[in-house]
Amino acid sequence: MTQVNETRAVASRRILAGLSGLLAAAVSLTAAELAAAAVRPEAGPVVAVGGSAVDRTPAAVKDWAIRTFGEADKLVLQLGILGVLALCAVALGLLALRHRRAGAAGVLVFGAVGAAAALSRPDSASWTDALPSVAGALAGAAVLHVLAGRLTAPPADTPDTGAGWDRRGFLIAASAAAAASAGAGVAARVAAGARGGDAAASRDAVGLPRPASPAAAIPSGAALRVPGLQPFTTPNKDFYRVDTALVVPKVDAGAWRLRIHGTGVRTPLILTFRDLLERALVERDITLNCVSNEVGGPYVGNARWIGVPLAPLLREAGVRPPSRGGRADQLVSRSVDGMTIGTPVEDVMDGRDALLAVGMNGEPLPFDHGFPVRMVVPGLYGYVSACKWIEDIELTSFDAYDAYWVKRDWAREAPVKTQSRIDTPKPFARPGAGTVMVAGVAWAQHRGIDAVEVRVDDGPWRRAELAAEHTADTWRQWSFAWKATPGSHTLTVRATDRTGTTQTEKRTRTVPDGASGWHSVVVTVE
Ligand SMILES: Nc1nc2c(c(=O)[nH]1)N[C@H]1C(S)=C(S)[C@@H](COP(=O)(O)O)O[C@H]1N2
Ligand SMILES: [Mo]
Repeated sequence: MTQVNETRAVASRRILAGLSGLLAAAVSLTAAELAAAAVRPEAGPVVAVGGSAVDRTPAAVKDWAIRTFGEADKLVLQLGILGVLALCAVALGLLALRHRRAGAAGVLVFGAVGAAAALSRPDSASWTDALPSVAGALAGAAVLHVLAGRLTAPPADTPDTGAGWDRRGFLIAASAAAAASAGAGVAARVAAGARGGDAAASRDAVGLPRPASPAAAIPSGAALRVPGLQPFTTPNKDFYRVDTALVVPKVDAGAWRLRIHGTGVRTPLILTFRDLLERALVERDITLNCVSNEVGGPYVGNARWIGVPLAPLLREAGVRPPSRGGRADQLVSRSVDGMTIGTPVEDVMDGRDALLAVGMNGEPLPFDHGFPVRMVVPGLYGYVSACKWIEDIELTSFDAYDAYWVKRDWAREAPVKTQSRIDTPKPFARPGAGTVMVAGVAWAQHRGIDAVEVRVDDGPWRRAELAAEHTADTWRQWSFAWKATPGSHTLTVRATDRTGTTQTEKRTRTVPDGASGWHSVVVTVE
């Protein structure tokens, strides 16, 4: 063989070695997903490692991820994990070319990492959660071992000169690996679909009863007709979604149970979904918002919820609020995916409409928003009140237990801050001179909004027109007819709640208990 040919042969064998690594990784991941579909979808290695990464993310980084990627943050994380895995797979393929055993052993190390991540997840209840990663690693190691063998073995019927390799054998083994990976991938999809099918069927079968206490009619003046203004009721498809779930839990309502127990609970309760539907349901319009919402941000929405009032249920269990001598001051709700959320017992039992919601805008809760049951408590940020896919309520104290986000630097207690937002005009809009309708929303759930003011550039604050109030638990729309003059202008808004407190100008970050500051928008009038 000539020098050039030899170099070329070495180079192409390296490429094929890298490809072997990628094929081994593909077989490994699809085999793991197939096993996960049988064991538990959340036990798959990518989801487990991703979930562990989410759990270990400091508040500041989580905040940055939400700011930068918004609701796509979880997709970005998973693509990032796959990217890192691909690089490692190529490296292991090259390693296997020189040290066949070491390459395969490397794949097993990744399997161990996946298994450890799966077992350490808060929703992991069994050692079987390690199986997907182990199965995937074994399959991947075997594939890499075989492929590396073909790359280093002499071609059939030729003496081993060290330069040749088994092209035919490699091609066959590589094709078989690719086919196996594709097959496992398809099978995993089908199995996951069948699993989700039970949950979907149970959701389709839910007939929401007529609420014993219907919501008050929304006054006609509560919804303004200004183009560009968010609607008063947020449709489910547009309702923001914020959670840590890499796989949306698909819970079968028929098998679902809610346990209520803990400090000061005289009669622990276990309730089925049917038990809840048989109670007197209430229907309420409540605005929900996320503590991670920046000033002017989108993580706020208003929906019509149907649910079981939580306070009477707690009273039946013998719970008393701290103001009446109760021993537990914190209610910890736990979801099927291991999220924990701590809510002041006092708030839940002070007469406000704290709900175990089963319906959202006239339909059973969407899976994304917590089917079959979630909590909603007016006046508190979601991370301290709105547990989705809830399955357990434990009465305890704030001294005894820190919930998920509290362990990650967020505040123990977090009532919503009074806020207002300009929906229209949009930043950098170019409206024509003359009357421009400025409009938006303001919220201070459970206190109510009393005034909204708008300022143009450094001019005086002027009262905006407030839409009719529906309830203190819902946001309030506002509008302001601005006589716009040509040039660049800054529009700023601030709200005053019913306690008489006006939004502070001081800008704070979202960590630890929600952003403060005024929303402003810069426009150029033509
Ligand atoms: N199980 C679970 N519930 C959860 C969360 C979560 O990550 N997991 N996120 C909370 C947060 S931070 C918010 S703001 C609300 C968002 O509810 P939504 O996604 O229905 O808008 O859900 C809360 N409930
Ligand atoms: Mo949130």
